Amino acid sequence: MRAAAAKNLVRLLILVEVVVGLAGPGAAALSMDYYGMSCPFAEMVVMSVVNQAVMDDPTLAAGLLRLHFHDCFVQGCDASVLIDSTPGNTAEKDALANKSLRGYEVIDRIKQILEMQCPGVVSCADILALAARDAVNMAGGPYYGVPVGRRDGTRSNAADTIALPAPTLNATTLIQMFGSHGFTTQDMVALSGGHTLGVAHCASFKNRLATETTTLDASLASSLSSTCGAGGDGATATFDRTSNWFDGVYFRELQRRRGLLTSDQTLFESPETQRMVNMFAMNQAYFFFAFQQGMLKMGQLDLKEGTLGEVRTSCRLVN
Ligand code: HEM
Ligand SMILES: *[C@@H]1O[C@H](CO)[C@@H](O)[C@H](O)[C@H]1NC(C)=O
Ligand SMILES: CC(=O)N[C@H]1CO[C@H](CO)[C@@H](O)[C@@H]1O
Repeated sequence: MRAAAAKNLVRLLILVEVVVGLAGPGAAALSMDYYGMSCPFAEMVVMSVVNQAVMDDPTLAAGLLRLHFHDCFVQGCDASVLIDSTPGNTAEKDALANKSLRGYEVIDRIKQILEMQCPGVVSCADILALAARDAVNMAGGPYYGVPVGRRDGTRSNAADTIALPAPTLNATTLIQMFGSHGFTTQDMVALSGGHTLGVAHCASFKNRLATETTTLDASLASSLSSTCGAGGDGATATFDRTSNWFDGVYFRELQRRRGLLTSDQTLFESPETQRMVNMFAMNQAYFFFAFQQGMLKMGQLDLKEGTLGEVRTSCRLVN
């Protein structure tokens, strides 16, 4: 009698462990074949739309990568960055730090096709993660498997974008800020390498022109000064010479004091991170490896699990 009861207890405990282990809090909710049965062509749709969009406008690779970063750093990877403002709510995308985000129409196009193929199945947060991966790969960067199964959030508030790093931060503060999300210093430096793509506005880097003369290459300083003098805060400059190409040039520019933002150049100036800049500058394969590791971590920040969240029908609107 007792032995049987004990056996049942053991069975129950094993069952509880299995159930909790699979679905409980903290469990990895994502998997590679999450849509294998429910929407088998989801990844192919994302890839073909992204490839076409980036072929038509190569600068969109940068836009799509940055959307995923801003999504994940604010309230976790839950597509909150895609929600439109409403009369009663100013959404993340209308916060100052986000105003120059681009690529929303590409995500809309993907979502529209997927809603026809498998309605209500593929989350906008997963679309963002896959689109960022495909954009990087289209631009010549690494290709890595992206586990899926994220759920979309229902909150998007401009004030939450305070969680994004400011372009004036130094390496010590960046290490702390990324560290608080579970990133190593190497993850942070490699992820900053996302700036191998795209542009920044003068508003984001003009602080350097007057104050960082010793860590800013003189010829770059004069060309940036004339860009911003003529075009004001809305003028743009590329992060590196190959702004549509995902490569190690960003790090080699830092070595020549040709970083654009304070938060870029600080990675070479600080003894805590200079070694990694030099390594990535010398060995692009190692940069790609570290970048994809960082992206995998970033893509799993603060996920909504189980019954939390939803799968949005339109990425711009809460259901
Ligand atoms: C390390 C902290 C970071 C800071 C302080 C930062 C800041 C910025 C700023 C200020 C801009 C330019 C905005 C503008 O003036 O229009 C920018 C652009 C960009 N950021 Fe970051 N960023 C950081 C990390 C990242 C990460 C982790 C990624 C992705 C892995 C990323 C991807 C991009 C891309 C691709 C652009 C160019 C966007 C375009 O051309 O439309 N950034 N970032
Ligand atoms: C980095 O920035 C923080 C915050 O502004 C400041 O307290 C710290 O002294 C700075 N560190 C360096 C090495 O400049
Ligand atoms: C950090 C950042 O991207 N700032 C930009 C936000 O949008 C405003 C208005 O478009 C720009 O002036 C900022 O540079």
